[in-house]
Amino acid sequence: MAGYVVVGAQWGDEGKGKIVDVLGEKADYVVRFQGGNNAGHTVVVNGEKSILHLLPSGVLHKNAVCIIGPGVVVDPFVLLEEIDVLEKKGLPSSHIFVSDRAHLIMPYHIKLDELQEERLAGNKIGTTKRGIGPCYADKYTRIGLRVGDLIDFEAFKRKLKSTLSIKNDQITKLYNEEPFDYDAMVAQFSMIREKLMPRMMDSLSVVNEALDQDKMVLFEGAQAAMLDINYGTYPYVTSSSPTSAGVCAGAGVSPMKLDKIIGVVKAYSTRVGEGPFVSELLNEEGEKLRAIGHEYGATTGRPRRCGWLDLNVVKHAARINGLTDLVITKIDVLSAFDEIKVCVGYEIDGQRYDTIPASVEMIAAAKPIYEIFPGWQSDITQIRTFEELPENCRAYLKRIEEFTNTRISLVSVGPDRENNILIH
Ligand code: 2SA
Ligand code: GDP
Ligand code: MG
Repeated sequence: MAGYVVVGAQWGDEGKGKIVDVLGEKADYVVRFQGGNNAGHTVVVNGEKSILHLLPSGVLHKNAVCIIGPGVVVDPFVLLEEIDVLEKKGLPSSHIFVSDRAHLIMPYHIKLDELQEERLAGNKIGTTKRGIGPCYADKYTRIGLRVGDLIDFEAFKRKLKSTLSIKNDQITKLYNEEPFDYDAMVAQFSMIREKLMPRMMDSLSVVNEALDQDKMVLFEGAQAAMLDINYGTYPYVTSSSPTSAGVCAGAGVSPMKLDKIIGVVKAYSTRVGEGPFVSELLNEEGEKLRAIGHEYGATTGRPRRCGWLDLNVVKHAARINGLTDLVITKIDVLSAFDEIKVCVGYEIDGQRYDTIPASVEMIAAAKPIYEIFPGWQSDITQIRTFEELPENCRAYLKRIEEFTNTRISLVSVGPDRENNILIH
């Protein structure tokens, strides 16, 4: 049995896509279990960059079966477009499947995401406007439509009619906007149905049987711990659980089947969207991190907010996920700094906190408590063993392990598949 989980340990964009691609070489299955096309996972192979939104990052390895699992919300237009792009590059797509239990992001979800953000104005979440929140909301109020609903198209049409009348009421009466046309939507989804049917799968049986047969199944998280609906900086979070618990709920596997839970940690911090960020750098150092790290949203192109590594956050992620391993990425970006700070706790109203408070106002009021490390100021992108890393870089990594009480099993020193230091 080999269930491997890769999750983000900060606010997303830690480099999960790259790590899933690296581990994907040996994987038999790569499974997405939450989120949707709000994700932007970058994979670089021989200098060529691919950004994946819905497709699992193992998709470039044709031997791995890639599954969009039950807990994912699927925009079918985006899925078909991504498959199309892959095929136009001459890459195979016959190994891509979607769970019949996954929910469909409908055009009205995207519209409602935009309208709610506009209405919230100064209190907006800073969503990716991909319809994620409204789709999960319908799922939980039980008026959602699932991929498998497309099989019996007459039943799909009945369900759509009923849900669309509620959605159109919101759109017209609450927001004063034009309603969506039922017949036009039926025609669109009739086309979607034709293209999606061959890729529909009962992933529950497939994934559990694979685990029972000792196949390697890689569960790919999107977003990250601090964006978790329960344990992130609510309400500035996404609408799913991007944690190991989310794997169980979103892929339908027992926690007993998860062997390794790998938390991906960027060597500094970034966040896109609104919400508190204790170690944020609103100065030249933050701009330097953004410029050298190319910190722009992989889905929306938004500039990412940048700051020093926050180990209080990583410790929180280690706890809620039960991390067995850490992967540290983008440490090469820190080569440009002569002094590096790491946040090891918060000071709120004169009191020290070693945990993440539930109150978003308290986190917003927190001052970072820093430890300062000397930099190493040398190019480390070609280094392939831990021992060859500069001493100051090793000390930085050792402190992360010590603070989080979790071993580092891989250090990424560049965006390409090849830029890795494997630690046994
Ligand atoms: P949503 O759209 O409802 O999930 O937004 C809610 C919050 O979750 C954040 N979020 C993300 N944060 C980092 N990266 C994400 N993916 C893209 C990327 C983001 C982009 O890889 O760069 O391109 O802007 C992602 N997806 C959701 C979001 O910013 C909100 O704070
Ligand atoms: P994800 O959402 O967690 O998959 O991360 P993104 O793909 O959104 O953002 C990570 C960015 O950092 C991408 O542009 C990657 O190509 C890049 N990247 C990943 N690992 C490294 C690394 O070790 N060093 C550098 N310089 N870039 C990296
Ligand atoms: Mg990303």
